[in-house]
Amino acid sequence: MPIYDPAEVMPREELTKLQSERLVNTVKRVYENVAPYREKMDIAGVRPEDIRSIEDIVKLPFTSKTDLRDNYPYGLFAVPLKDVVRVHASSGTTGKQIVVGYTREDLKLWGNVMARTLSAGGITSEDIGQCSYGYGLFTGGLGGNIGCETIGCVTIPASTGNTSRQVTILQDFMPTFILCTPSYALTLAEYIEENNIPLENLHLKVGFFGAEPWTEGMRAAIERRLNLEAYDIYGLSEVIGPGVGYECSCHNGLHISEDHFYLEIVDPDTGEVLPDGEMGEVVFTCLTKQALPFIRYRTHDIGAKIPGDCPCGRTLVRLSKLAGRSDDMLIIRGVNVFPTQIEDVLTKIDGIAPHYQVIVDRKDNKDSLTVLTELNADKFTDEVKKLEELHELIRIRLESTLGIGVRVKLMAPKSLQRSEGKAVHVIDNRKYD
Ligand code: DLL
Repeated sequence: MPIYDPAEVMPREELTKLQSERLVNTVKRVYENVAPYREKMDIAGVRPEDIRSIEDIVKLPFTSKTDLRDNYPYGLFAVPLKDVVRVHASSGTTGKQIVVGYTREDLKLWGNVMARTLSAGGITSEDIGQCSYGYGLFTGGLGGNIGCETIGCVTIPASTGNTSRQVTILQDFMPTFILCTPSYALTLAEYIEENNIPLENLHLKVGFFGAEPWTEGMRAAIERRLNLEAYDIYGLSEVIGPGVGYECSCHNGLHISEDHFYLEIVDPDTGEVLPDGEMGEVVFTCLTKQALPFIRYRTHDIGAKIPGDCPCGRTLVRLSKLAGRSDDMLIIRGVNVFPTQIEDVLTKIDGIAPHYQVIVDRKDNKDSLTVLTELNADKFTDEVKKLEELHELIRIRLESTLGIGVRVKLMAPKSLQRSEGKAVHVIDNRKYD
């Protein structure tokens, strides 16, 4: 696959030099222009002159969502508002929404990293792209859009919802690729199957799926049911939006555009930087952003740097497929459980649709985990024995993977709620004081 930007294959030494220069400039700029950063650095006893190369990054204090909330809406911007041309916002699961800003240069950068993403999946100006991420304050829609326009392909800004209309567009406008959440890709596949639309009516070659954690099992299901090659795409509003990390055709980790976004993996408890290959919290520093250059931003996402070179020739570091967010991790009777572990088990069992819901309850101080999973329409049967066997198989596999007791409920086909954007898989009914 073609390389969109020479930075993707830059020799490591050169890249480190570039990162060092950029970090020195950014720290200086942030110290001078953003009062809350200056205070944080002063408290930590670090001066801009102490930062001479990328290795010095560990001297800098971390930032987090709390810093954004405390300085809501524009308090962390490093440029005057007259230079900001766009804002986006993300609500997250708790608290006030956070606001992020872009200068004209930042939008150009976003277009560049999104074009790298699409290009790594083989997209050129000859293609037609349907962007079915939500348009609006969420970065998915306009992020996908800017990537398509930068590549110069035809852009279809479909946004989310109205699945029947989306499927009409898929057939009539002949998009060769789609961008949407993996859970919405399944919703589209289901609609296509229910309406007996032959896959030959579609022209999709590839899809770029992200904005939520998803597993290899989910990838296999989407690829089969939509007859395309599925690429993972990663990003977060605080860093820029989609395009922070992207897969190449080797499908072995997300290449991080680390000439712009420096990646560290740290121990979530101590903040110590972890060696390559070890799972920990993903931390990013924006090396070139103008409006909102976050320094050592703790994402709460859990992943690892993949050691070694990628056969695709890109020298950019690879981040493993994400296990989820530390705040999505459930602690059940002392055991850590990620919803992706459950998805991984379910997607490997024949007869089960990849739709599921996880319910956690607490009674008499004891936690219990219930997993609702749907039967495939073609496997739906009245035969009690067959259903019991399937139920047992799911329970045993889940319990041996998670290491705790699990209650399984087999649900009728299409009974669980479908998603248009980010799927909500977990309902935690435990009361926290
Ligand atoms: O979800 C940006 C995005 C849009 C990425 C479209 C990819 C495609 P936020 O709403 O700020 O931004 O949410 C960011 O979503 O910290 C992760 O927890 C999660 N996330 C995003 N992409 C992936 C992925 C967008 N590929 C948060 N795998 C991040 C796992 C992902 N989690």
